[in-house]
Amino acid sequence: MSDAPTALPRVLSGIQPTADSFHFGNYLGATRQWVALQEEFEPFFFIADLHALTMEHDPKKLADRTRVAAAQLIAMGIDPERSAVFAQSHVPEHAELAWVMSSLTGFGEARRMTQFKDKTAKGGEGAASVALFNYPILQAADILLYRPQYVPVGEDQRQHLELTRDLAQRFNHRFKKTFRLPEAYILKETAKITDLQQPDKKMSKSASSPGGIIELLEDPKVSAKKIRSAVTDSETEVRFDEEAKPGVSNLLTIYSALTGRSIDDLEKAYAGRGYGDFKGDLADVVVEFVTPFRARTLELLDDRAELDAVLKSGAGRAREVASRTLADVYERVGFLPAQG
Ligand code: ATP
Ligand code: LTN
Repeated sequence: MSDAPTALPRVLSGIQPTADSFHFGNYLGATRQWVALQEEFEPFFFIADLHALTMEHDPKKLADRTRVAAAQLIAMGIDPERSAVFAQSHVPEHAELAWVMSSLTGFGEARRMTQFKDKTAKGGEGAASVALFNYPILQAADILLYRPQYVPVGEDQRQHLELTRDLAQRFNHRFKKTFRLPEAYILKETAKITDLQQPDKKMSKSASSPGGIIELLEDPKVSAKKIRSAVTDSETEVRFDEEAKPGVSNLLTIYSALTGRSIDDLEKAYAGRGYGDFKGDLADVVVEFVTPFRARTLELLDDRAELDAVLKSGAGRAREVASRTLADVYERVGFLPAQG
């Protein structure tokens, strides 16, 4: 590996610009860990706009959503001086390495990905794009280019991380040791935030109903109302039990993550008080969190030139690393060196 031995280990992750706002699942499951990890690692965080093409998309919205995603990351605490924040499409090495990795991926192996199965369940495989099929291969390339130690994501991405490790191992074995085997960094407590209306399903921008998802940029009054109307159960006891009480458990998870109070402590504090008080207090906690976040994001969006400069500088830093890895790969698979 060509990295200097004194260099900090790297952390890398990505998020798709497929909605007008991130939601609480994205934040608590993934991006909050990005913020925490940037201190002790060399951090690379990107907006996965190439991945956004795997489902039908609106080209008029994509560029704006990419900027909004970058603004939200910064508003949440990603420091662009420390972290390389960039758009995936600005670093062409991602698509280039994906092609090479696709040559090492079995058709059956790609077809077994549960996300592919889920996303084609409704319309059938025939209606899906080849890009959707290739999605995890591109994700593997995203990761392997930077040789990171950790990839902070939610539980739903575990299988893609396993595929990434398999492909890295296969390449290292078939050619020469080139890639570091990355580890998924998944925080158990918040790995799967669930839908407020269907607490057995994950909160998701594509599958949740408006009442089931809390978007970080929606009107905080709306978020408060959604918390107060979250589905619970016919008991009255605030107790963490994912099997028997998935709705209450999810609210406890959110409450604990936002305040730093333990679940135990919260259970005690609400003993004998019923769901009304509990939800009302959580609604206040949520409003307190999203109000300044939203204001900061809107402020950052007011200065587009500055955001674009952050993305440009991030892409420059990313390319320095990505181009070195890709050059190693091209040499090892036997490509004739490009002239000049
Ligand atoms: P989609 O519904 O289209 O699959 P999504 O809502 O899952 O989208 P992504 O952009 O795919 O959002 O996810 C970005 C990051 O947020 C990933 O690391 C993912 O694992 C994490 N994440 C998404 N939803 C949740 C959730 N409900 N709980 C925990 N983590 C989540
Ligand atoms: N598939 C991820 C987004 C993503 C990603 C990555 C995450 C694309 N490339 C590389 C980590 C590392 C998702 O959140 N749905």
